[in-house]
Amino acid sequence: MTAADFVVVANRLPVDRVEGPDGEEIWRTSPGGLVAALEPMMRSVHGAWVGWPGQADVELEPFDADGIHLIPVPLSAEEVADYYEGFANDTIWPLYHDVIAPPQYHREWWEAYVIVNQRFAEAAAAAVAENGTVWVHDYQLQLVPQMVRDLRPDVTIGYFHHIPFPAHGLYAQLPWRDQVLRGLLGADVIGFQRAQDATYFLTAVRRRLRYEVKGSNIAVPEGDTTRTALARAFPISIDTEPYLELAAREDVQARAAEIRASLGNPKRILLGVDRLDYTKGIGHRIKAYGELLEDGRLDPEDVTLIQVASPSRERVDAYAHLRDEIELAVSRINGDHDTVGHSAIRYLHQGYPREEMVALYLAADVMLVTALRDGMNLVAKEYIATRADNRGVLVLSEFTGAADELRQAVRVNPHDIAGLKDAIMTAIEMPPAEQARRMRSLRRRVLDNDVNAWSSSFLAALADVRRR
Ligand code: GDG
Repeated sequence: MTAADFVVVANRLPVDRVEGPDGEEIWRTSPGGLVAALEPMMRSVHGAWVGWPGQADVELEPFDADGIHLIPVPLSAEEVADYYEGFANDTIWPLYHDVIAPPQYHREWWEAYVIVNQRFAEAAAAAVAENGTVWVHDYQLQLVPQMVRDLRPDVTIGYFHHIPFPAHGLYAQLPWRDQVLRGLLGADVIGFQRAQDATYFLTAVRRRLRYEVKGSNIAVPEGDTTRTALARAFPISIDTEPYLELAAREDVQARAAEIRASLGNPKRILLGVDRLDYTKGIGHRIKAYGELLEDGRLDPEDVTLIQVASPSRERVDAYAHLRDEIELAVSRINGDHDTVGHSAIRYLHQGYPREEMVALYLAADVMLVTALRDGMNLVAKEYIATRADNRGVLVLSEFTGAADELRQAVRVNPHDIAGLKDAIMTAIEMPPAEQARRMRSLRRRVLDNDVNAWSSSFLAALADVRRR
C-alpha cells in the first residue's frame, strides 16, 4: 500500500467481523458518526485507519473494507486487560468523569498503556505520507500524538478528546499527569467537547508544565524554539441523515405504534438509552421515577419508562456492580407498581439495530438524559433528529456537553432528586405548543451542526496550523 495522506488513529477499527454466506469471515464497517463523517474524505484523499480489530490475540494484515484502508493493531489478552479494561476504562475513564467511581492506579496498567500507545504510533508513522496528516482519537491514545511527532516530525497531528477533561484538583491525582499532558501536546490541535474541558486542560498545562498559554494557544518548547499548539472546543455531533430517513420510513413509524400498543397504550412513554455505565445517571433517573409512582404523582397505568441499557465493559468490576444495583432497583419498583398487564419499567439489557432505536425514539414522549458527567451525549441529539413532527420533550442533564448547545431542553441537575422529579413532571405535562416551540429550536441546532460540520471545522483548524 502506498503511504496515506490522511491517517485516523482510534482504539477500534470501524469494522465488525461477520460470517459470509459460506461461513468465511468478512469485515463490515460498523455504523457510527465518526466513520460516516470521515468516510467521504478517506475515500477522496487516500486515507487509512489504524485501530484494534476488537479481538485479542488476532494478527491481521492490513485490508480494505467498504473502501477504507484498515491497518489492524494487535493486542494480546493481557494487553486488553491492562491497557484497555485497566488503564483506559478503570483509571482514566472514572478520573475524567469526576471520580463518580474510584479510579484505580496500577503501575503495570500504565506500563501496558505506554507500550500499546507506542504500537499505535508506530503503525500510524509507518502509514502516513510525507507531510501528511494524522488524526488521533480519544483517551485510550493520549500518548500517541507526541510519539508520532518523535517518529515523524514532518506530519501535522490532530487529537480529539471525546470525554470530559477534569478540573485540575482531580487531574492532579493521576500519578502520570505530566507524561499524559506531554503526550497530548504532541498534537498541533487538541480538540475538546466543551469550552470548559479546554479550559481545564489549559490550566493543567500552565500549572504542571509552566508553559506559556495565551487564549487557546500554548507555546510548547521544542529544542531551542517553541511551537504553537491550539486547544479549544469542537463539539461533536451526529450524522443526521440516517436518523431523518429512518424516522420518515413507514415501517419504522408502524413499529413505533406497535411498541406503544404492546405496552398497553400508556398516555406517556418515557425513554432512557445508555450504555450501562455509571456516568449515565441511570440509577438517579430510576430513583426519581420510582418516587413519582410512590408519591402517587404518576399512575403506573398511565406511564411506562423504557430503559435500554446496552451491555458495556462487563469485565470491569465497577460495571458488574452497577448492573446489580440497577437491576435490583428496577425489580423493586416493578414489584411494587406493576399490574398483571402493565409494567412500570420495561428494562432491556440488550443492544438493538438502529431501526429499532429510531422506533423507540419515535415512540417516546419524553427522553431522559440524566448523565452525571458526559463528554457530549449523542443520544440527546439523535432523539431530536427523529422528532420531525416537533413533538416530544428532552430532559437533559447540565453535566453533558450537549447541554451547552441544547438550550431549549428541560435542564436538570440529576443529583437533585426533587428537582429531577419536578423536571420529569414538567416534561410529561408540557402542552404541545410549548413542546413544538422548544423542539423547533433544538432541531435547528442539531440539523445545522451535524457531524460533517464538526469534522470540517476540526480539519480546517488543522489546515490552518499547517499553513503557519
Ligand atoms: C462517548 C462519550 C460522546 C447505544 N445503545 C445502542 C446504540 N447506542 C448508541 C447511541 C449513540 C451511541 O451508542 C452512544 O453515544 P453517547 O454519546 O450517548 O455515549 P458514549 O458511548 O459514552 O460515547 C460521549 C461520544 O463518545 C462521542 O464523542 O458524546 O460523551 O462518552 O449513538 O445511539 N446503538 C444501537 N443499539 C444500541 O443498543 N444501534
